[in-house]
Amino acid sequence: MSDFREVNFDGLVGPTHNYAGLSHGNIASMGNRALVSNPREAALQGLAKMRLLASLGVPQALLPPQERPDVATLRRLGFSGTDAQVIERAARDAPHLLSAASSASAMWTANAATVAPSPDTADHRVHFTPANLVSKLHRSLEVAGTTRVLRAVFHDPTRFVVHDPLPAHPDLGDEGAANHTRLCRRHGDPGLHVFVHGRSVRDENGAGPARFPARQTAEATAAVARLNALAPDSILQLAQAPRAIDAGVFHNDVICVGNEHVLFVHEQAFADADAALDLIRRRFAARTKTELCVVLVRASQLSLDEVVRSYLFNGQLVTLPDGGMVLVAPAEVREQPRVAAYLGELFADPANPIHALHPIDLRQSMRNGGGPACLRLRVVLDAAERAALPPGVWIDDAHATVLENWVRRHYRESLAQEDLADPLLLEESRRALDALTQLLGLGSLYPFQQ
Ligand code: SUG
Repeated sequence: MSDFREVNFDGLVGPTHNYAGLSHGNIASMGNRALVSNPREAALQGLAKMRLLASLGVPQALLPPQERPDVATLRRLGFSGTDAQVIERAARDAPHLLSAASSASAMWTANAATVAPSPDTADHRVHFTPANLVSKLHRSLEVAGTTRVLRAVFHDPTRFVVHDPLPAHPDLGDEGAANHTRLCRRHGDPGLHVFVHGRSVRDENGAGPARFPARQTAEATAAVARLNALAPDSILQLAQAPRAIDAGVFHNDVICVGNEHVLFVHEQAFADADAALDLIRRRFAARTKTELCVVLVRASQLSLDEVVRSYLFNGQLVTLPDGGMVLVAPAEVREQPRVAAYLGELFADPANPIHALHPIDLRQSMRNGGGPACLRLRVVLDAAERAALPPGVWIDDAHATVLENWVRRHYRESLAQEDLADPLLLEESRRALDALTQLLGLGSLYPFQQ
């Protein structure tokens, strides 16, 4: 028995977590700009989520944060001198560049890559295409580091392949797994890969998004599917609804989440929604010989604004060891009366395939528009593939405690925008990351360790 399980790789929040308002089109990021963040609390909230998933019996692992501020990038932009001088000069002459170079945004690992597990790929290896994240400067700075981390974690070339990211051009904008859902009967069975793009989409009147930019292109999606060695009958490409993008749905995982044969989705997620849902159902049935269970939320039940404010669909829909399915959702879903009322109805319905709701406090990340689903990259692996990973990336209670102590020792409790100019922040971060590589056993991962 190859024993396939879906593993969640959460991004560990880095020591420079802050609110710089860098993501136009992401309403939380825009609205919370210049708020004072608490990196320590952010990292502990992320670890609490990992602990919860592990305690539910869901295999849990992590991906480490990146080195920030990214001094090497600031040097490429012409700032020179010692590291402290580089930071000081960037803070003086181009604070927006220092903010971009200081973002801890690699924590949102749903944007790290698109993954195709071995049951679906032509060579039966697990394929990863790191996302190029070209649409936001701060996010584009993650790509080289993410590729390096993925290659360090998924290092066995007989089982894993980590491709190069797509060329960095807006025509090929790729945001990774946040715009991708794999549906299947059981995780180890053949899957249907639903890819969703937002660029160049039109509504029924021929209009595109008017307020906010879209990030993912259809061209990029097609290239990722090719690289990940997916057969044509396992791929479906759909367009986001322009009005969803304009309401702040900057990634499809803000309005849709799937797991195995269940798709939890809002009726305004896709352009030409009825046809899109019909197509998903038909293609799923053809691929898996089973019927898709769609939990559809109507606009009359919850508006796009309510969806974006609560991040209801940005939950993690996960399968427990007994086969039951649960939704790990942001605590905000309980606090908004109409969303709470909807959930009350859903869980009173005997036909609902989701067995329980686990609300979790991720407020630090949520203020940047990153809910539970943003913080994790899903990778379906069999027992031999899991055994090929470095032991230090796995999370259980004991390892979570070690990491929490590491966070308490190294992270600040408050970070304002002007603190990004403090050269001590770089020193503290490097000290923290140096200690982390020891705890994770990943070798010298960071440029400053070379
Ligand atoms: O890319 N926010 C991230 C949130 C990513 C959420 N991911 C998924 N939906 N999967 C983004 O917009 C805000 C950073 C700031 O403003 O400081 C930010 O990058």
